[in-house]
Amino acid sequence: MIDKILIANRGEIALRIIRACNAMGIKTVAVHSTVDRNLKHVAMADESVCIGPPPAVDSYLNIPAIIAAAEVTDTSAIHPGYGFLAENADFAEQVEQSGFIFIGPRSDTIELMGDKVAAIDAMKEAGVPCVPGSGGPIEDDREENARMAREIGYPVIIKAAGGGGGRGMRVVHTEAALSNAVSMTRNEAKAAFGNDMVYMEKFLENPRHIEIQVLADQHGNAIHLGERDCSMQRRHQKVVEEAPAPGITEEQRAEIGQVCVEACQRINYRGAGTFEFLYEDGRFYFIEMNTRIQVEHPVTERITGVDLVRQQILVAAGESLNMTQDDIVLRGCAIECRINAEDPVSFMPCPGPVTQFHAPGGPGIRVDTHLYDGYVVPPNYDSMIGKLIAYGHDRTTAIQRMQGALNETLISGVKTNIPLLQRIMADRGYQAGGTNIHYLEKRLSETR
Ligand code: MV4
Repeated sequence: MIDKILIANRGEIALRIIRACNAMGIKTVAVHSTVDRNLKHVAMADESVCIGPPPAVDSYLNIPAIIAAAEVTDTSAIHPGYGFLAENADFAEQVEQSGFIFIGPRSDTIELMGDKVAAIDAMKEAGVPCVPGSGGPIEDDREENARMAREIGYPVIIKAAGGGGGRGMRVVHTEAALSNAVSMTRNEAKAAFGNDMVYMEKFLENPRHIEIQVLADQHGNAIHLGERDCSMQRRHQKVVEEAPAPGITEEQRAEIGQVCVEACQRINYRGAGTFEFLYEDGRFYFIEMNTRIQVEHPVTERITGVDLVRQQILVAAGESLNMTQDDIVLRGCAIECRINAEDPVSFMPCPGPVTQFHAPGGPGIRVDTHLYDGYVVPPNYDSMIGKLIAYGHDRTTAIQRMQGALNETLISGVKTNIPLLQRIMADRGYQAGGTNIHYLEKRLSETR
């Protein structure tokens, strides 16, 4: 039913998707910008099509060019990967309107989750615990907003319905600052997302970011694959992720997982998805749902043994899930470090030629990267150049193996954040487990 897949992406995720296709006997089409003609995914795919100049808006975000590439290559399905067009409802709709299978949820589901107010409303309806808040959009009514914030309790956070991932939000500590914060967030949201809808939530001061991976087919079957802890972040960019989340009990996992599964069934979800929660004082609070495969999916794959990209393809082809919740058994611990071409101190991107690359190896090490000797990191895209995933029967072993893998990795020509990753792995707070979303930035501000 799916015999050829076009990969509308680049870098390591394009390789990851091609590998899944190869294992399934599915032919592949790579698309690339002019600066990416020598990328590994282009060489590895059965066919390739140049879709435009280096700026992403002209190539990897160029919907007509990508659909034309699918047409000339007689593709059956399109995998969007993550980033770029992965959560663009218009793209998903045009893909399906053009007669191709979109490997992801239906476009109306993507649209629903893109509107954070609508997403929270749907999740609340489906029994998912959410952050106490306005439960809908708020107006510019000073008195009403002040009454609402007082009832919720300060601090509160004003968020843009069209935002997400840390864009378009403002924390408010006092009633005096409230109405200004509402209008500022509204104005920014209008300029940035073309949508001035904003909402209010209780601001949780020291939460962890824990997310639940789900998988659903088109026949009403859904399962969860446990959680990931993604709290180790800087400026909304995840740096280290792990599964399972330290300290989450079997009972907690089963309970929140079942809630997510039921929500998937309620909204008729299809494909792989992630429920993002803030976790504080033993409770989960839903904030957003991601409708794509995520960068950090390998840690879940490692502890469950499930190939998430293969499952995305099977479900998109209309097959029923070939596993039930009872088949999902978490085993051991997996940690992912994102390797970026950036200055380890200033965090400035560091594009340029990679003169030497030696990948690490050994028991429990997985390397997802498109890097090779002579690869040139272009300045046009994200600075992530690879991911190291370390597995151990316990967390201590996973950390030790990650430390070995980081020490063994050699990347010359561009600066990388490996020194930062080494510091995190050696950090006593990280080693203890369960640090919150502010931990990394706090440590960084103390030590430099
Ligand atoms: C919050 C929050 C505290 N309270 N909402 C940031 C990204 C976006 N997905 C939602 N975010 C937050 N929402 C309430 N009610 C704190 C954050 C937040 C955060 C969340 C996850 C990971 C990193 C973060 C860093 C700063 C703030």
